[in-house]
Amino acid sequence: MAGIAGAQPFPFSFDPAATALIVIDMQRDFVEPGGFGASLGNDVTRLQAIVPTVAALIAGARRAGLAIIHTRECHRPDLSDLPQAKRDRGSPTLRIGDPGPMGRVLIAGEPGAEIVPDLAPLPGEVVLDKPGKGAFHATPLGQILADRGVRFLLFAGVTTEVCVQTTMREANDRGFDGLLVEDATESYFPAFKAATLDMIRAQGAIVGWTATTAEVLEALDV
Ligand code: TIU
Repeated sequence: MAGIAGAQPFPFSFDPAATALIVIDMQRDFVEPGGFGASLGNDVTRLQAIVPTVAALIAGARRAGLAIIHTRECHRPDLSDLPQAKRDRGSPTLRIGDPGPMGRVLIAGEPGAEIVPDLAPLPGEVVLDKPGKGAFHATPLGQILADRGVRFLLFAGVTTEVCVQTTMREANDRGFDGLLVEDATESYFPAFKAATLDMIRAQGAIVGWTATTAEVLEALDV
C-alpha cells in the first residue's frame, strides 16, 4: 500500500495496482476560447493554467503504471444522447450542437471535443465519451474499473464543482475511495473550487480526500 500522510482530512492509503487516475474533460471546448465553456460566459484562462500540472500528474501516473482514464463530455452528432433540457438550458452564445470556431459545440469527433494536445492520451489508455456531467452515467465506466480490479480513484480535470465533483460523488456511492488532486483541477469560479474541496473532505471525508500533485507523485515514488 502507498500512503499520502498530508492528505486531507486524514491520511489516504491506496494500492497503486488497484488505482486509476481519471482525468475529467480536459477538452478544447472547456479550456480554449470559442468553445462550450466560453459560450456559457466563462473566462477559460483559469483552466488553461492547470494544463502543465495535469501533464505532470499524468506523466507520474504513467511511470507508476496506474490505469489512466480520460473522459470527454460530448454528444453524438445526431444529438440522440442530448436531453432537450440540457440543450435548452440557459442563454449560451452557442448551444450544444451549433457550429462554432472549433466545430460543432460539444459533439464527438469535432475539434472542440478533443482533449488538449498537451494532455493527449496514449495508446492503451481509456478515452471515455460521456453525455452527462458524471462519468458513470450512461457509460461503461463501472465495468471498465471492475474489469481492472480498481478500488481507488485519483481525480483531476475540469470543472471542479461540475463534472469532477459529480463523478467523485458517483464513485463514492459505488464504493470507491477517491482523492481529488487539488492543483490538477480547476473551476471558472474560484469560490466554487474552494467550496468543493471543503465539502468533499468535510465530515470525515464524506465524499473523499484531497492532496496536491506533489504529494501524489511522492506517494507513487515517481
Ligand atoms: N460548465 C461547467 O463548469 N462544466 C461543464 O459544463 N462540464 C464539465 O465540468 N466538464
